[in-house]
Amino acid sequence: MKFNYFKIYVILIMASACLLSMQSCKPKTAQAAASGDASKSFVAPGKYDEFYNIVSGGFNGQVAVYGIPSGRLFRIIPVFSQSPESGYGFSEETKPMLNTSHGFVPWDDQHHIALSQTQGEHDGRWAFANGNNTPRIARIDLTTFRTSEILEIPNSAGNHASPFITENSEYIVAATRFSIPLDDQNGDVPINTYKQNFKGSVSFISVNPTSGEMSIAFQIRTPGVNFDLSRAGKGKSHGWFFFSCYNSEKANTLLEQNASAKDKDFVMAVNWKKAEEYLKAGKAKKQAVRYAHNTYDDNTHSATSTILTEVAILDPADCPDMLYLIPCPKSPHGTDVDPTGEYIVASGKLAASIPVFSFTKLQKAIADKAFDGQYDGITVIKYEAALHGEVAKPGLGPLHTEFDGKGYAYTSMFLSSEIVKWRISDLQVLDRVPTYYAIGHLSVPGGPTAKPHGKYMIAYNKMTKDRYLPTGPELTQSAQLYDISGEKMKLLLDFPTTGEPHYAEALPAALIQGKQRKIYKIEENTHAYVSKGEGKAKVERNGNQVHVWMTAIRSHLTPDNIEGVKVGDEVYFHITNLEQDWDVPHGFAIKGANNAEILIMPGETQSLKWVADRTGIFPFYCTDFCSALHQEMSGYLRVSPAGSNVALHFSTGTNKPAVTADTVKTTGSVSKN
Ligand code: RUQ
Ligand code: CUA
Repeated sequence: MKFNYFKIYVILIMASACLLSMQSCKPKTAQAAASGDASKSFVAPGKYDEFYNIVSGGFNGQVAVYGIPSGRLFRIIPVFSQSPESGYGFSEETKPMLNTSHGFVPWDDQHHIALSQTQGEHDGRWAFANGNNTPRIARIDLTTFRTSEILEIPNSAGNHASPFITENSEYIVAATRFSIPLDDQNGDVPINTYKQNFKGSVSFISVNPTSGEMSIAFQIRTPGVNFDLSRAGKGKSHGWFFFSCYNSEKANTLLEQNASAKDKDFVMAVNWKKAEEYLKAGKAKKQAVRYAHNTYDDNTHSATSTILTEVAILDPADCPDMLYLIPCPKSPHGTDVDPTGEYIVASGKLAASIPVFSFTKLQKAIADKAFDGQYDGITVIKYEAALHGEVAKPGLGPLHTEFDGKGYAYTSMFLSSEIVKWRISDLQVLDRVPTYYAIGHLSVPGGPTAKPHGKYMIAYNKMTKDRYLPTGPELTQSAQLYDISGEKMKLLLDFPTTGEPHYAEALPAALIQGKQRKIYKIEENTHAYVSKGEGKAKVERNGNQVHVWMTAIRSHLTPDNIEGVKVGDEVYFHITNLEQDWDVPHGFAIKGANNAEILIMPGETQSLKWVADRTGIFPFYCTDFCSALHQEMSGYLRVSPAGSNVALHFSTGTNKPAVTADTVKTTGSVSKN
């Protein structure tokens, strides 16, 4: 009996502990907030959304595009991961996009988006996206919604504090999450020599104002902390960049305890105009490194990968007044700059309050030398001297802050699963609204710019238990749309997302909707294997390589009968889509292909490699339902034994009998109609 009472007691304790932990994670007002106002997010059939929402894909390595306010998914843009849907990273032309100093890396972990800006506002030209794992930054062209460029970042491991952008897209930055021995040092050191051997770096990547092309202008060597997030100054603070960092303890094991020991970590303020002066004055040292720079050309429809071997490094020891550290409680995550550029909000995920720093006060503190010693040779500003004030009792686990341009700030609270609205001027908390659940990032259209649109806010949640029909062990990821036009925030809509969403930016549809590329002009196609017309279709052998110049137009492939391929041959199908109408892609797939299909846009050429591994007949076909006769858009490839005397031969519509090598070397025929 005694034992049973004990058992019940234990169960009761466990139940109440469970309840407590649930309450700390699920909002109490779930019932009240669970009714969305559908009319405000409803976009009638045939009508367009007001905003494009460009959303990070997290561990799927891609970027997704949704409409706001409807939450409709428009496109998944392949960026760092191969995509069997388009053939990105599978086709011969796009493989170089995923080249790195580590070789071909067909995956990454994509967290943050930065849209290009002119005078502090979105200009609708490019979206930048980071790859966390093998440090990279990608540039997406917003006229094609395709990845145009990928730049690898040397001296980095975990490109998390990236990409963030200055108000005229002068620079995007990349700061390393993991400090490591720098690339030109012997990295084969005991891990417990972290404090001596591990260093951080932040990269300033310049963006060509016309082409958008990225290049690393300089890197700054930093103490061996972990950088988390970043924002550029704007308006009065233009010329500065702010980075949050944690692990000022420089722990290298059990970070969950050892990197949380100190009360305060730092926000690192970088005077990048100063850094530019030092660079001009020749203060940078050249360092030998290896990193890939990959670009895609819209005329050759091909990517090129170049390995670069040098980077310019500024050492803070040689560059006084370039870096300052502002103490910040406690393991800060987001650091966000308000639309005026005056206030810098740092969210310490373990802190009980949100410190808001003032740029004016920071400048005064520097002028007055209101310093609090040094950390690794870098001047530390007195906390109070730079502080505008603290938002008291905002909630639990503050992560990120966005702004509406009307003087209000919105901070996501991971642990208490809510968004808190507060006023920047007096730091008063004005409203709080639950999220479902465990919000990470949040986004207001234009929120990180000087002119936010301040109408909607989107929450990107880490957990969605009980919001959607379950789908096995893994439940869908989720975003939520809120109306922030009034005093109180109102939940309007839940919508599932792909991958795990981190940051996102939204911009007015009008900025890019009219600029969409509809076709690639066939006369501008300079691909090495283009066939500009069916008469140009052909098949040629070069050793054990067979090249097929193939065309696609509704509703046939030319050639569609190919013979003379032998076991062991590498066959390259170079397909040119001859269409010149918007939204008429053709696809190509062949039985046994161990890579993917490819989708070829109007006027474009793409190539698929296929190895003949056995004799037989291999059908190929168009994978995109392009016309009423799409199912007829197909052909056959015959594979003969190695050493057989079947001659290379191709035809379309003529049905010529098979020939042998004795009679002809290479023949082809294409019917005239
Ligand atoms: S992070 S949930 Cu990878 Cu942007 Cu804050
Ligand atoms: Cu072309 Cu289906």
